[in-house]
Amino acid sequence: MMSVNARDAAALLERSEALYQAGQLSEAISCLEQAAEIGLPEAKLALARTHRRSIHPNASTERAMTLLLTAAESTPLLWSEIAELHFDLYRDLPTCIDYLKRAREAGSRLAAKQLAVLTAGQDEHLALFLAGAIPEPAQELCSAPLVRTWHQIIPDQICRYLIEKSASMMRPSLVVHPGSGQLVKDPVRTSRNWSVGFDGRDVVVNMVLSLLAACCDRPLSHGERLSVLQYSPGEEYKSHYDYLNLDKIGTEAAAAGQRTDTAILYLNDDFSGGQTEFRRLGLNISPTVGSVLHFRNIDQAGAPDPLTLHAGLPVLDGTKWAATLWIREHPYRYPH
Ligand SMILES: O=C(O)CCC(=O)C(=O)O
Repeated sequence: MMSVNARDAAALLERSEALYQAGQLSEAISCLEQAAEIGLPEAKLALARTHRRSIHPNASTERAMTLLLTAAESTPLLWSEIAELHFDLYRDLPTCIDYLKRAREAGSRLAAKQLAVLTAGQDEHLALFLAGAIPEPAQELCSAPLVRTWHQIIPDQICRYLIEKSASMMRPSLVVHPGSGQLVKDPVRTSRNWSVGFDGRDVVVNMVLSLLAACCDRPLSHGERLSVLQYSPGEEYKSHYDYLNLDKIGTEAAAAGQRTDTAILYLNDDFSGGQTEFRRLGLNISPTVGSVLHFRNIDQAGAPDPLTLHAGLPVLDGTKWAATLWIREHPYRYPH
């Protein structure tokens, strides 16, 4: 039988959900705080997520971690989420692997899949990736704007993992309309993509994000969501700029400032066509699995650089998979 405290906590959790739906955020969070204080694991989890996703007015990832650790005592599947957050906070892979093992023991298939790729054999390629090292030098294709590539720095099994994880999540791609600032479907971009929010994050995704941000020489906290891209034959992303019209995208979205950098990770190369083309720079990059392309979208003075006009050319045969990270000028919180 439920104790009086547990009943109170369950009622508070239910009330918090209703308040959240009604848009009364601070009241909803206050109910969650009380339910978590009583000790309800579900309330601790929900509260941890408000911290992690910056919904909580005093959002703190450390607080999220404390809440998750205590909730995991009764919900061992949470070790998977703890591992993901632990990597984000501390970049400490051995502890993440221990946490993933606990999640696997509790029956988490996601944890088992991550462990399979992170502990598969010990080739040099994987060892470098696990160490978070970016092999230098990059191949500089242009100095202004800066365009450079790294050849095969993400191991094949990590690329395959990302493709498999994303396959059922793909949706038709949208673009930010330069006039209205709204996300719209547009013939300029005919691919499919998955924008990976917190629900899709895991240790492997976080490791990839961390490496891509390092390729841009920028902090990951300034990164938008990872976007996994899929192009079938005939699909393309016609010539465009990655920088934004900040006057049009709304105050919250503009708070992080300009998209200064783009990193593209090529996840496969068993297709034809699909090169990334910079028409004004005379550059045409053929994807190779595990390679990363980085370019800076702003010039030395910090202004959008029209020379960065680029396209993902139509795929002729097979399916192209890639993943893009756009990095902003300031820390990016919306909508993560
Ligand atoms: O798929 C490509 O090669 C280009 C993708 C791209 O232009 C972008 O994500 O901004």
